[in-house]
Amino acid sequence: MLDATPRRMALALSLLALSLAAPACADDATPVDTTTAELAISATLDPMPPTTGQHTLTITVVDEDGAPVEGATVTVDPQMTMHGHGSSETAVVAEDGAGVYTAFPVTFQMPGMWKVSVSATAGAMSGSAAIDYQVN
Ligand SMILES: [Cu+2]
Repeated sequence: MLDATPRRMALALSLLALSLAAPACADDATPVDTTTAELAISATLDPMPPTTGQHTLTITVVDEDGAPVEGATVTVDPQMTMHGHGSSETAVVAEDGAGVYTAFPVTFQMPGMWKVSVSATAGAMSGSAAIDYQVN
């Protein structure tokens, strides 16, 4: 029985090696995509320069390769951050196709600095932009 000790140690070592190797094997068997694909957002406001009232924001969403992204969920949130309030109206976003989305009405109910936050989500991809406008 004296020679059992080295065997047990060898067994313990091999079990340790297995447990150390196990996570790597599991990762190999079930790869998890941890890459975060970013969407790039650009937008143009009409009329420009902005005045108090309703505007149309035309938004273009492209993926990291610059390809238009269709079927994205796009939200638009105008905020007057210095005053701590948002818009008096909620912009409705319509998809025009070819990665172009139109938000209306983007309403600035008072003059001053406004920040329009635009976010887009498509599958695992997402992106956001914040655009500052001086409203007169
Ligand atoms: Cu205000």
